[in-house]
Amino acid sequence: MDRRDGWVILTLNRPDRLNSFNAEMHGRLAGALDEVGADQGCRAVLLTGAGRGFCAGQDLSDRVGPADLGATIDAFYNPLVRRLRGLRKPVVCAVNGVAAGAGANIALACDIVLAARSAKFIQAFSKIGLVPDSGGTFFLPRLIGDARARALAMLAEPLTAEQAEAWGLIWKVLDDAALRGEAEKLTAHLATQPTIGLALTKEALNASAANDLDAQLDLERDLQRKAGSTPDYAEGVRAFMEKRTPTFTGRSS
Ligand code: T3D
Repeated sequence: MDRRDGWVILTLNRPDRLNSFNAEMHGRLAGALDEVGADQGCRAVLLTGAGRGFCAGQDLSDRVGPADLGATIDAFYNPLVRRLRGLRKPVVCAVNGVAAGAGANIALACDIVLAARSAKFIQAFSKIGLVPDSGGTFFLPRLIGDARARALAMLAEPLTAEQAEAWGLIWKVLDDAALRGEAEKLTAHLATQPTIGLALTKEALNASAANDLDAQLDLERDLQRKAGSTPDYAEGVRAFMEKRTPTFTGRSS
């Protein structure tokens, strides 16, 4: 974990295997996310990969013999997606190279996804007889529609970063040389914003897929009540009235 001023960089770091996941890397990432979640001073997270790839999903060299994949998903991948979505601070993902299998869907579980122009997103699962996991069958149809989701999932064709941006799968594609700097700038900016308001926004968006309009309107009311009681809201209004830049603390009192 690379600590910066109010935010951190988490780097998937097994570059000789394109940062594919083994149990140890899962454990380290889970530990880092828990630490970040408990640290009030950390107000944003940047997730990226070391070397030429972002993440190639499960390390298949650990899967040569029989394995209960339901158990490994229960133990590792589902908790990771839940940690990312449940973290009460924004998570930026800088997809620095290929994102395949669970690696692609873990990127999509982050809040704001940037990608290097050379990066590719591959739902590699069907090539080895598996089902898209780590939320792939949830995120894909919602982000890009059923037709594109089905073709990507069944064909496992690489999707370029530019196409991913054009389809609305990710926020932005950037030139390779610019990705890291822009991702750091964005994360540093988010770390100065009203952290509780952003956490409540994340909660509302996370819930929206399962709610009807009435339920979502009620949820927005409840979350807005909480947001409206934060010092950052008071500061935001004061700063607006005084025509100055607000100074947000991200604190509840
Ligand atoms: O198992 C469970 O618990 C259930 C959960 C499953 C989740 C999943 O993610 S299943 C899907 C697993 N991932 C894949 O199927 C992707 C496999 N990798 C690839 O298809 C390709 O490597 C890429 C398209 C990602 C990149 O291709 P390319 O040509 O840029 O690189 P490469 O030469 O294939 O890979 C570079 C090295 O990384 C290579 O090792 P070497 O030959 O230099 O020693 C390659 O074997 C290794 N590597 C890449 N991906 C994986 C991997 N090693 C182990 N596991 C990998 N997933």
